[in-house]
Amino acid sequence: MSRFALVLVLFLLLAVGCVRGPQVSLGETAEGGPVSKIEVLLGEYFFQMEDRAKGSPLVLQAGRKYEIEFVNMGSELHEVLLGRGLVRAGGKPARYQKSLLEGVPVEVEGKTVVGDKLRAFEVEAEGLEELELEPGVELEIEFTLPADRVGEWELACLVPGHYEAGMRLPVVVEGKR
Ligand SMILES: [Cu+2]
Repeated sequence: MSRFALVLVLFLLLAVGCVRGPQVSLGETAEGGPVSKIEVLLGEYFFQMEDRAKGSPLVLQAGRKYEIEFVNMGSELHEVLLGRGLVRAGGKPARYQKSLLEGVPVEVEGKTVVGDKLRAFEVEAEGLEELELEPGVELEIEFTLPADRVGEWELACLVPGHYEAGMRLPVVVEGKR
């Protein structure tokens, strides 16, 4: 009888182990992999990677997870567009032919201070094309670029006059090393 009880306990432990096993490994998989954080400042009229000289290109690697935080430290509304093949309308930059994040799952997190309160939100989207940031707003996007995005792109603000004034930055996507 006592031997039967011991076998039963062992069986229960094994059963619990089997149930827990995959859950733990799933959790590790979901959190696994290093995340590269980049901060990009926006102002009149520039994009600048934190701790880098103005005009330094934004270099990303395909297959790597990124968290890019855009901070509007200026006094005007600014946009964030990532793409290539600038399309002009009436001689003025209007949009990109192809968006860098087309078909890519993107997590967007935003925060802003209203009065003395911090407001935050989170959105999950696919194929993000454009972000708009009021002064003082911080937006973070999280994504992993597929291998077919390797090449040269551009980060820009297409609020009338801003692109021409210098609100653009080269973006280089490299293959996985
Ligand atoms: Cu702008």
